[in-house]
Amino acid sequence: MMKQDWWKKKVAYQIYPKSFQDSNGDGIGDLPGIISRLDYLKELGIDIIWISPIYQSPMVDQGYDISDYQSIDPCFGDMEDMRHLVDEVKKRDMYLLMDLVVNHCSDQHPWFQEAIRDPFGKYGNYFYIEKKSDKIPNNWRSQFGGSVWEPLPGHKDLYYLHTFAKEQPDLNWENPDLREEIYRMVNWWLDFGIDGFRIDAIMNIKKNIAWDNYPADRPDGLVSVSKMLKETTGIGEFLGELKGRCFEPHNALTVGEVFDPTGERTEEFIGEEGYFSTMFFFDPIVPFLHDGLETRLQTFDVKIWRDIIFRKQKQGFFANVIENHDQPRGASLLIPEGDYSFYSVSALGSINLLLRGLPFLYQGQEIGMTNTVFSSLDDFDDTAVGDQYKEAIDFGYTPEEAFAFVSRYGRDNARTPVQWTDGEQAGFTTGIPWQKVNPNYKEINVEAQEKEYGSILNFYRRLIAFRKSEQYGDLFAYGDMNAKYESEDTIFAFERSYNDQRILFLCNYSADKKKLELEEQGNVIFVNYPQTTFEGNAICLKPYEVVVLDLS
Ligand code: ISL
Ligand code: CA
Repeated sequence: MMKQDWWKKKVAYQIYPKSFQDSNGDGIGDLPGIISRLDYLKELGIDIIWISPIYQSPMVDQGYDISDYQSIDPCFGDMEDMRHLVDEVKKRDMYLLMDLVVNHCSDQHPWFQEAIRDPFGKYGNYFYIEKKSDKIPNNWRSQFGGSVWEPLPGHKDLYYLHTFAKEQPDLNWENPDLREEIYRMVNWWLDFGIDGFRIDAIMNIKKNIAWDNYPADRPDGLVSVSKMLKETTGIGEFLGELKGRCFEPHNALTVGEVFDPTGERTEEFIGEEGYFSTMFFFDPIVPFLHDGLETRLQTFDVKIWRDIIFRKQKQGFFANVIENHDQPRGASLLIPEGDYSFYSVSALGSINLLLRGLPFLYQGQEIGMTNTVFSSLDDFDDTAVGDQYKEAIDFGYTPEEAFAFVSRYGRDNARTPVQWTDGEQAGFTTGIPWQKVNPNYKEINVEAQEKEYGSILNFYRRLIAFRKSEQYGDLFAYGDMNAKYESEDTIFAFERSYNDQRILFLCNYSADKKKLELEEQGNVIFVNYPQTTFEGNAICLKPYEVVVLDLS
């Protein structure tokens, strides 16, 4: 029987703070803005809020480059606002997770500034600083393009390592002093009153410090640093220590950003004795992104997507996502073009919420926000887009194709302001938003959906209430999951069972009608269409229809 941790019955929501709600007209979302929307989130049924980084930062990578871990960036507010936020969240019986970014910091962090001043002193050893040699710089390509090695300012013969942007120097986890510093900081925040962390890019902390080259994978002669990360072992020592020193004593809820397509690490990472409470289940969105460019432009295939999900459902209790701040909008990635509608969006939401695992919504998902439109490369703000474009060109795409590619997959798609109203700047700010509002805000916005009984927003409220209901809450949280009707290519169906309770989730994930002979009959307990049609032992499913039957 699965362990019944408190958080397994909850629903989580990711806030990307710069784009959530501005309160002072500077065009940047902030903590008072978040506080003003807590009632909205509570009413939606959200229990756990994860906020992407709000620490002091030069914002080269939108806050994932931290220059002071123990202060709030002025664009978001100050420590008093943070205190207020924590209190207001608790008051509503909700929980708060911060983003723990400890693979790297900012080049503006005093540690790095000190390392520049004295590369061989205490702080030099907080980073990976190496002498130029026949090995250094090696041929690893950073996640955002170019060499992972950058000359240390003012030192001709020294290089430092960065697996992301050059303004994000990697922290040297091999150094026990650095680890102590991190643990102190993590415990400080947990003592402050937050409930846990989403843990950023954590697979990057263990490097092959022999600095070996790997075969090049692009015309630039470099190889993605993820190749090295995949082949390097020993990360468990760091993660076990982090858990023991920080997470365990505070009983913190931790969600790892772990990429593990083979599933080999599930037990070690999130089993009974795992390093984290849970980790994101990225496979359903990332294979479309990380399997090489050819597969990225393939049209969406429900069977491939469904089978990827089913393969891992049994292995662990993952954090289920259809989108986040690094990926396209789920409604644009996982719904074929032209099929976007209330029905398809509600079907996708139902799958996200009713599978086994801890569901995370990403801000705006609950109103069906979509990818935005870009007119030129200048429209992008994200530091990652330059290399995404270059990779597409290297691959042989024309400039037009490469632009279409980054427009579809660019991270800025998810970073447009939340569409609250159909008024000026979608009600996000009274000023000029740091990112352009998606032009579809007149049709897609919270205010309009509040008023409309049959809106996506009201569907999500009903869906979350169903997932957490007195009657079915335990079943969805702790129940088993078994795939059903797998030979039907467009049917996404599974059974959930707990003690003597059993339900069947049925979804016709397609724009065509589908008649399905049922092995068993049951009572209809949840739908996304006003009417359900049976014919003898068969159910006649309309496009993107969801029906949940109680079989017990
Ligand atoms: O963004 C990606 C693909 O579009 C990923 O490869 C991403 O770089 C990876 O998931 C790590 O992401 C995390 O750390 C990055 C930060 O830019 C991302 O926003 C964050 O989610 C560096 O801190
Ligand atoms: Ca603001």
